[in-house]
Amino acid sequence: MKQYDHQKVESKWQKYWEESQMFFAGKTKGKDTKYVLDMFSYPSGDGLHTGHPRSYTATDIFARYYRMQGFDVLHPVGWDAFGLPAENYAIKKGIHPAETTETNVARFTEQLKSLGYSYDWGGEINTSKPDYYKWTQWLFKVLFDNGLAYQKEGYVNWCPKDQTVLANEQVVAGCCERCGTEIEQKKMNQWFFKVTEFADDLLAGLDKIDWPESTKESQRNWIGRSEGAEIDFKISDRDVSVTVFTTRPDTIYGATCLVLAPEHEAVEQIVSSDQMKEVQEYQKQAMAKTQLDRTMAKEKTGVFTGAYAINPANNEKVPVWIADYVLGGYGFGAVMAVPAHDERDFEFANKFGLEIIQVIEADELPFTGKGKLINSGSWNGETSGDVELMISREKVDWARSKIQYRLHDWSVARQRYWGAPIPIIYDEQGVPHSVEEKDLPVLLPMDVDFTPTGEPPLAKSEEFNKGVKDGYTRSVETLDTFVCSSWYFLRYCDPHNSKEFASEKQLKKWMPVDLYVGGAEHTNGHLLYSRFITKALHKLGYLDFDEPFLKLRHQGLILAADGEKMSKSRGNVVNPDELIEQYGADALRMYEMFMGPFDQSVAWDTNGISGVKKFLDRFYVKANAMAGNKGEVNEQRINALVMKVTNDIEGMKFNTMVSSMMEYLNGLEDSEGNQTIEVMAKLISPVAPHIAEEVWQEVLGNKGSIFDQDWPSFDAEKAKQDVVIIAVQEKGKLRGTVEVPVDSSEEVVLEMIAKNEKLSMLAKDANRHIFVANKIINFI
Ligand code: ANZ
Repeated sequence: MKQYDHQKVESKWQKYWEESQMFFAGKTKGKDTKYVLDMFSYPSGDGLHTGHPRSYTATDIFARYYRMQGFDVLHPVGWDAFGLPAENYAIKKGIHPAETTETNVARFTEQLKSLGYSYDWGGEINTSKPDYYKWTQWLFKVLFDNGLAYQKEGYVNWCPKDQTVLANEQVVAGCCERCGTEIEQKKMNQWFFKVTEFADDLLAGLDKIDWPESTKESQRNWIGRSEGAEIDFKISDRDVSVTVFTTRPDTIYGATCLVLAPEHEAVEQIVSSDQMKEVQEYQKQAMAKTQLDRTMAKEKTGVFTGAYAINPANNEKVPVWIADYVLGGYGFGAVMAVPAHDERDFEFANKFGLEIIQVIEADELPFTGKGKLINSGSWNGETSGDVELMISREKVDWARSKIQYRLHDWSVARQRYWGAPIPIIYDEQGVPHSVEEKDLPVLLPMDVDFTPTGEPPLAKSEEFNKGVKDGYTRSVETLDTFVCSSWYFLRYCDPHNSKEFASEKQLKKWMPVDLYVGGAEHTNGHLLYSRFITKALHKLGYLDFDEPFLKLRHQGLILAADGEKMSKSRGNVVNPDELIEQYGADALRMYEMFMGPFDQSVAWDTNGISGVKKFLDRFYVKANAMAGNKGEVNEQRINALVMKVTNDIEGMKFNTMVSSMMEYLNGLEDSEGNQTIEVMAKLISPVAPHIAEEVWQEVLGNKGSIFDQDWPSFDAEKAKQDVVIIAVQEKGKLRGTVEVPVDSSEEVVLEMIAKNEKLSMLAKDANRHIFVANKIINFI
């Protein structure tokens, strides 16, 4: 008996696929296209972990399946190669990030190839290479030239350990996403992309894409659209007015205090001299706190400014306080406090003895619902909704309807080294100008001292600052790596283009992406940024579509055998290289698809992979045994299998796809024709491509790759089981069964029963019966 030698077989076909370049996009036979995309890897020093093959196998299944259906498939590969970890590693070990990146990319490449993925290696991209980041810089330039990138003085998230600014999306629970250090707020002149300009488009677009509902909901919350009003409060005896955002303008008669965020710019102008010291002290304390501490604090704190404001609805004087529960970064950084109808304001008022005026009918305070207005001057008797209508129709002159978003503009500059330099030069007045397209890329010099000092490393590089027009200076900051990854799917369409980021023709051919698979942790970062960039380029006329990813799915995590997250420190990591060596790439791929529903987390089980390996070995033995058989084929079973596997791929039910193939093989008669092996090889080929190719070419003796074959078709009629067993009951008790053709009518079933010696009496004795087609007949 021939043994299946996975190591020899797998490397043979990997070489064959690579040399024939058969998975290069734009070369295959089909006319229609499919674009199947993985979230590209960050080439970390740890190499591939067992989680990677879960999503990468899923997309590979689709790429190969679509290809066999005659589509021209783009299934690209590349590297998200800039970023802090390489730079931090360089600082620790003294190895240049370019060097570590190269080593890691080589390792990842080898590992991905050893898994037999059908990537288009001819179109490989690397975001840290000048031919890529030239276009990242071009993107920045286009946004800047069109007013969608701008510089503004403001508070930004500062990581004191990594010595850089972070985007809101990179701050998790008040800490740096990368190193866990608590974030500080620092006032800086910063670059932003105007994501907020697209807030409504970003919301509306969610309705037309096939993404997990929870992911869409999370983006909706992140964008955080609130309808309400903005209201100006004049400060008494000062020439200052403060605007607040409120979702409850109907409660204005109950606004008994104006509360500003400690960092509100009006504080300086309004604070009275006797309150000055206390206010400054409080401001200092508040700025040392994280946003999270401020919102989660158990006790409200605050300080009176000594100033009063005029409530525009009733001209009453109300005190102006500062309190850190009011956030500087939301709305106008100021609220009209309505203690009777807002819980935070209620707590605040109780703690500091502020006036509480009820203005909505209710039994208990605080009452945060809507309802009938009281104590509200001419509004008494109105209801909340009517008031909002009055405001939206501009019937009052002190409020304007306003839509507020939680979403902020994206802060994109980093004060670090390993990234794409911002293509900006400053003139003598400090006014920024974008670098001309002909002067792109602005090259990142290699010889730079990148020890973090808080000052961008590029500031110290003579080489970098050379060659700028007289009187001009270069921006020495680099771009957030999420800028590099916010458009890479466009570059994949035309990776070697030296004239444009991608040609119109290639974009038209491939975009939008048909299937995108990757982790759910990217929901409010990468996935939102990519949608923004697409919408911006669409608006500027560079793209004729405005959503990048039509269908998105997330893979579930692979946990360690103990159900915990795999981590080096826990020592529970399984290494994919060893698994490939011992069980083979096909077994690893197939096992990861078989583990459980694709979108759910599952624990690793070594017995599971060895079970899959045994199945593959058995398939090989059976294929050899049956090769050349001319026997009959069980039409029903094979049609049912093709139908099941096809539908399971389409529905990403990979676990049942695998189990149905296992069941099929178990029930396969050796006497059947080898046509069943041929079909099985095709069905198994997306998930276990090596063994499929081996069986197709070597065992069955076919010429050419199995991946140039058509995907098997099925006849749903023939797939139906031709007979079914009907349970025959008497008053709900089973008395026997009859076998009838599928979908037989009541009459046919009764006829069969009449012919049955044991059961015919039941029918005669019963008054009536209940019949359920293909299932039961119950005599009562
Ligand atoms: C008065 C009021 C009365 C409010 C009432 C609520 C209930 P969302 O839904 O999240 O948009 N607010 C406004 N700016 C704020 C800031 N910078 N920091 C903290 N809170 C702020 O919430 C809008 C409400 O949050 C606004 O409506 C305001 O309080 C508060 F019975 O205004 B409200």
